Amino acid sequence: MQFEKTPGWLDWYAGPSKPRFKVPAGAVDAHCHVFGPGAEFPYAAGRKYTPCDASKQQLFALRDHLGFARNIIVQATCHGADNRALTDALAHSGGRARGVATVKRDISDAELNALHEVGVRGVRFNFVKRLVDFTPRDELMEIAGRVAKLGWHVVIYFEAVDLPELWDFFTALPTVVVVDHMGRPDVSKSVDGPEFELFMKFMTQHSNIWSKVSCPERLSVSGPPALHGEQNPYPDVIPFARRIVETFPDRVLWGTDWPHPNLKDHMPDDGLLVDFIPHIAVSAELQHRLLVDNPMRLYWQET
Ligand code: 0GY
Repeated sequence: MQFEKTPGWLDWYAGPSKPRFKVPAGAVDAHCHVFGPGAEFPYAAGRKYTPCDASKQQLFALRDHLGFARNIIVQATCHGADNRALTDALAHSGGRARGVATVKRDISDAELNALHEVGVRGVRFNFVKRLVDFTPRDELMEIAGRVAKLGWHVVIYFEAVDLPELWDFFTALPTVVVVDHMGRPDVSKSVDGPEFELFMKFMTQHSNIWSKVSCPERLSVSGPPALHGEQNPYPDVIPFARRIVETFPDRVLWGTDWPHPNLKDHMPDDGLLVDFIPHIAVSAELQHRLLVDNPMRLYWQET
C-alpha cells in the first residue's frame, strides 16, 4: 500500500554526525521507533499522522553509527495496536532489541505470551490528545494488571498540564511506570516552579515511577544546537533533565526518539543528540547507570 506523508512532515536526518561523546560499552537507546515500511506494514486506519518510512535496517544502522549496543523500540501511534512492524524488528535484531507494544483489552493470553517471546517487555498508554483517541481508564487498568503478571512495565506519555488529573490513575498502576520525555515539561517555566515540582513529587512519592530524560529537541523552546553552539545543546532543557538524573539516578533512561515523529521546525542530527548526554549525566557513573545499568535491569532482567 502507498501512503502520502502528512503535509509538512520532516523526514529523519540522513547522515548524522559521529558523536563526540563516546557512550559506555553496552549502552541502550531506550526510546526509538520503526515506521513501516508502509508497503510491508501498513499504517493504522485510525492514525493521527502518516510518517515517512523508517525501517528496522535503518534503525540498526543508526544504532551502530552512534555506538549503541541495543535498542528499545516503542510502538508508535501511527501503527495503532498492530504491533507487526515492531515485532518484526525485534525478531530481526539478533536479541539486541526489546519492545514496548500497544494492546487492546481483547488481546488473548496467547498473544501476550507471543509478544513476550519476541522481546516485548512493556505496554504504552498514551494520553497526548493530538496522537490518540481516548481509551477508558478501566480498560487500561485491566491491561496493566495482566501485563504486570508477565513482569512488564507501563510506559505513559502525557502533557505536564494533565498530570494533576491523571495522578490517581498513574499512581494506582500495579507495576513499574516509565514516563516518556520527563512528562513533557514546559521548559520556559522555572525548573523550581510548581509544574516541575509536581513532577519531582510524583517520582519522589512513588518509587515505581521512572522517567526517560529524552527529547530535548521536542521540549526546547530556545531551539537547536545550531543556534547556541554544539558545546551548549538545548540549554533550556538541561536543568530539567539533569535534576531528574541526579535525584533518581537508578530510575532514568535515555533514548534518541529516532525517527522523531511530528517535529515541525527542525530535525535533529542524532549525533548531536548523543552529545547532549554528558550535559545531563555529568559523571561516568551517572552515564553508566542511565545508559547501561537501568535499561538492562528493566529490559534484560534475565541476563
Ligand atoms: C515520541 C513522541 C511523539 C509521537 C509518538 O507514538 C507516537 O506517535 O510517540 C510525539 O509526537 O510527541 O515519543 O515519539
